[in-house]
Amino acid sequence: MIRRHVTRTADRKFRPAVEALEGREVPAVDFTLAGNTLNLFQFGNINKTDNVSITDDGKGGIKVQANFKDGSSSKDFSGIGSITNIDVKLKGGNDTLNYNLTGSPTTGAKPLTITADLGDGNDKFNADLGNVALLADRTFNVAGKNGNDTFKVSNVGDVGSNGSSSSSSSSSSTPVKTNLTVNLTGGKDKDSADITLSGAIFGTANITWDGGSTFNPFNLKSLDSLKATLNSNVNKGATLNVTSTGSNADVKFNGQVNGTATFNITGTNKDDTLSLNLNIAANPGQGAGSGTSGETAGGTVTIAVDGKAGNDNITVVATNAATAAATGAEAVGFSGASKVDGGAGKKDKGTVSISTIPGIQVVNIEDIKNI
Ligand SMILES: [Ca+2]
Ligand SMILES: [Ca+2]
Repeated sequence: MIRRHVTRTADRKFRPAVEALEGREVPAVDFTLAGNTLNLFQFGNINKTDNVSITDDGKGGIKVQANFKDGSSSKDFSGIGSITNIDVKLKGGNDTLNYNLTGSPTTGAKPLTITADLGDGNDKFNADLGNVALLADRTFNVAGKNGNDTFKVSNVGDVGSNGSSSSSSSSSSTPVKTNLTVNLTGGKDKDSADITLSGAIFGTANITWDGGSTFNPFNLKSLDSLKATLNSNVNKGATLNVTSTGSNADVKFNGQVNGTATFNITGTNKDDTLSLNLNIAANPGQGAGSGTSGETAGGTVTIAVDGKAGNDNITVVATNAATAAATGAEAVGFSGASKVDGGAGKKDKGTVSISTIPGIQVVNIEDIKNI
């Protein structure tokens, strides 16, 4: 009796020779182009390792290195036109997806959205934004699915610019309000993310991590973790949103807040360890009357930490150097919606040092120090 496996590929026009490839144990990546979307996908249904590296020059020039089906190891899509979407599907196997931004063109900057499903297996996603100014939107929607996945987003330079084209000093130019969206989903098993921002934000930076909800059954501790190190100035009119859902979060912010910054750290219904450390720098003022004495309206910070059920260890430490209207300075205020909530667990503990934040709610934490 002959049994056939048919691999359905929804919108692909070829029929992959799955059995022949399996016999050689050679995984391969193939691509299709549809409009401005480049689809990169594992050819066939093989749980082997794929390594895909995307290089982006910032103006639509996309090059991809991969183990391509046709035997080549790199393809240059720069001449095809402006690719603004890349959809990556790598299926099973321990895959690596790299992204490198190499350019910051002052004219002709193009947006890019990468949507990646890394599939099962212990996958890695590494985005290196090259410490260049991001002058058009970048969006990363990456899902790790099953397996122990590792995410890293590093060398994020300025998100936008102050609008000056040549020199850094500018009196009345219009900022380039770029949007950076990082949306990482770990899925099942032990996942971790490490995100570093080191530039100024002129537009919007939305950082979202969902570690999933896999626990060590012996101690009910989650296996997922986020580490975010944000050495950024949030400029006037700009927005930084950091949202973490998962059991281990270590979020550090160090910089000025002239716009809006929101830190939304949510645990799980098990035992979580959540840490938020804010060091808000003195704020010299960036408004219309930049540096004008008596201009006191600065940025706004919102803290929302929720341990949910379970016995959580919560640390929230905030220092705010932008408090007094010294000459030309702008004070940074904390939203009245700010709240630290230990949740329903009976043995929560934590350190909450928020003396410079009037009115913040701290509830459901049984053993608080330094409040
Ligand atoms: Ca995979
Ligand atoms: Ca996973």
